[in-house]
Amino acid sequence: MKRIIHKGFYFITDSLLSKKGNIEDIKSALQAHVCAVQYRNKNDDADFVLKEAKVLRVLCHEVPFTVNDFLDVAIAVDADGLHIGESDISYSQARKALGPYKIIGVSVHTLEEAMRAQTMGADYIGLGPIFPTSTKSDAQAPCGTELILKIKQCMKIPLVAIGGISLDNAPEVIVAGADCLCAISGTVTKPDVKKEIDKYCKLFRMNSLL
Ligand code: TZP
Ligand code: MG
Repeated sequence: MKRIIHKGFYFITDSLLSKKGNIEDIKSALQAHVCAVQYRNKNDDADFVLKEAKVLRVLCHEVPFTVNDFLDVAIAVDADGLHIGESDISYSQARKALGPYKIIGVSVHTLEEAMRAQTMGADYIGLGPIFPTSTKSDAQAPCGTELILKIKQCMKIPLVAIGGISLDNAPEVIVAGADCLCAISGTVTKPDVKKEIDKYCKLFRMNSLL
C-alpha cells in the first residue's frame, strides 16, 4: 500500500548543516511527530548514502520515508518513496522503476510545473524556495506565499512548502494553505532539534485552524 503524506512538519536531513548528524536528527524528528522524513544527502558518496539509508529506513517505520535523488538507494532499502527535482530522472522513469505503490514527490517552482506534476501522477509537490535561503546553492528565485495560495486553489495533491521558512514566517506559509512545511537550517542547526520542530508543529496546529 502507498503511504499517505499527512499535514504537518516534513523533516529533511542535511549532514553539512547538522550539529549531531542525520541519524540523531531523525531520532529527534520522530520524537517530535513529524509527518514525513526525507533523507537528502548531497555530500557523501553512494556507498555511504546506501549504508546510512539502511539505518534510517529501520528508524522511520512509523512515518513515510523518502529518499532524495538516489533511485537505486530508494529501491535497495525499500523506502516509501523518492523525491525528484529537475536535474534528476524523469517522473515517468521513476514511476516505472518504483511501481504504483511508492510515493513520488516532485520539486516545482511555478503553477504550470505544479499542475504538470499532478497530471503526471506525482503524490505531492515540493514548492520552493518560498523565501530566500542559503541552504540550497542552486535554488531558484523565491516564489513567495501567494503562489501557495494560487496552487492550492486548483490542485488536489499535498503541497510541501520549503525554503527560507523560519518560526517568524511559518504562520504565513500555513495560512496560505501549505499542507506540510520544511525548515532545514531552521531545525538541524539548533542545539535541540526536537524542541525546535515542536515549535513549528505548534504553529501548524494554531494557524491551520484559522
Ligand atoms: N529546496 C528548495 S529550497 C531548499 C530545498 C532543498 C533548501 C531549504 O532549506 P532551508 O534551510 O529550510 O531554507
Ligand atoms: Mg534532486
